[in-house]
Amino acid sequence: MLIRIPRGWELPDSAATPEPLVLDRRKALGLGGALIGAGLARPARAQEGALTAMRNTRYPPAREVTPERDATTYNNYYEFGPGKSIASGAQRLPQRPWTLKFEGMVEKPQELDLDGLLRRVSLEERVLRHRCVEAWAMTVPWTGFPMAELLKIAAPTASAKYVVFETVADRSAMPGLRQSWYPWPYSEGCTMAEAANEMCFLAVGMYGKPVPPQNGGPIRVLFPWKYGFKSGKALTTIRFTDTRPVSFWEKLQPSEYGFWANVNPEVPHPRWSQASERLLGSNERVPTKIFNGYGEFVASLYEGMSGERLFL
Ligand SMILES: Nc1nc2c(c(=O)[nH]1)N[C@H]1C(S)=C(S)[C@@H](COP(=O)(O)O)O[C@H]1N2
Ligand SMILES: [Mo]
Repeated sequence: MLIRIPRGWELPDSAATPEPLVLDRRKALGLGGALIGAGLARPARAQEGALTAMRNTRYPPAREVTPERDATTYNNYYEFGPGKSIASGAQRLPQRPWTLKFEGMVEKPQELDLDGLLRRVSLEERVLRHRCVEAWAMTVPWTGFPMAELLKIAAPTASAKYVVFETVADRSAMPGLRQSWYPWPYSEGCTMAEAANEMCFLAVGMYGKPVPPQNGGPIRVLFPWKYGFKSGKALTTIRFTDTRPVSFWEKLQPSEYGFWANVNPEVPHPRWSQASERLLGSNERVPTKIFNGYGEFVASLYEGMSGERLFL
C-alpha cells in the first residue's frame, strides 16, 4: 500500500523526538522540511507508513488497549457487506489522492487535498474507548486532530446548526453499494456544539500507522461518547446546515437508531440490553458507562434537553 504522507510523520517510535516537537522546532528555526534534507533530524530508520504523534493523556482509557489484530479484523462497514470480516475486501478502497469537501453554510465552499489539510493541523494521539450499539467495545490509540480545528478551516457561517459527515460511495471498490435499499452514501450528523466539543475527533492514524481502509481510512470521525455508528468512515464531505439531518441508520430504522445515540447502560436498544459490553480481544464482559465514560467532557452538551431521545 502506497500512502503519501508528509515525511516528518514517517518517524518511527524509536526516534527520540515526538513529532509535534519536531514540527515546532522546524518552524522556530524557519527551516521547514530542509531540516530533514540536511540530515539533522533524519530518523535512524525511516519506517514506511508510520504515523505517530505525541499522546494526549487528558482522556485516560482506564482499559487495556485492544490488540491491533482484533480491532483491524472485526469491523462494521456496510459498504463492504454486512459481515464483520470485510478487512481484506476493504483494501480495494484507494486511500490517496483523497479530497475533503466543505460545503453548505460555509463562508466559501472548499475542496482540500487531505495531505494539504493535514499540514495545517497538529496531530496528537488519543487512546479512546469505542462502543458499538451491538454491545461490543474496543480501546484504540488513534492519531488525529480535534474537529474544532477543522471547524476553523471550514469556516461555517453563523446560521449553521448541524454538521453532516458524508462518507465515500465508491462503486468499483464497495460491493455493498449494490444493496440498493440502503440509503447510500453512509452519512452521520451532529450539532455544531457537539462538533466543537473537545471529544469530537478526526482520526487519520491508528496504532501509530495510517488508519487502514477497513477502519475508515484515510480519515474518519470519532464520537467516543456515542454509539459507534455515529463515527462515519472514509469521510468525503462535511456539510453545514440549519436542519437536523436524518442519517443512514435513522432512515432505515428510526425506532432503533436516533440522531443523538449517546451511550447509556440504562436505556436498552429495543431488541437487547445495553447494560454491559464485550471487549474485543479478551471477550471479557464489563459494565457500560453513561456517555461511554466521557460524561465529564460531554454531559453539559445535553443539559435541559429532556424532550429529546438522547440515548437511542
Ligand atoms: N461509512 C461507514 N462508516 C461506519 C460504518 C459503516 O457501515 N459505514 N459502521 C459504523 C459502526 S456501526 C461502527 S461500530 C464503527 C465500526 O468501526 P470499526 O470497524 O473501526 O470498529 O464504524 C461506523 N462507521
Ligand atoms: Mo456499530
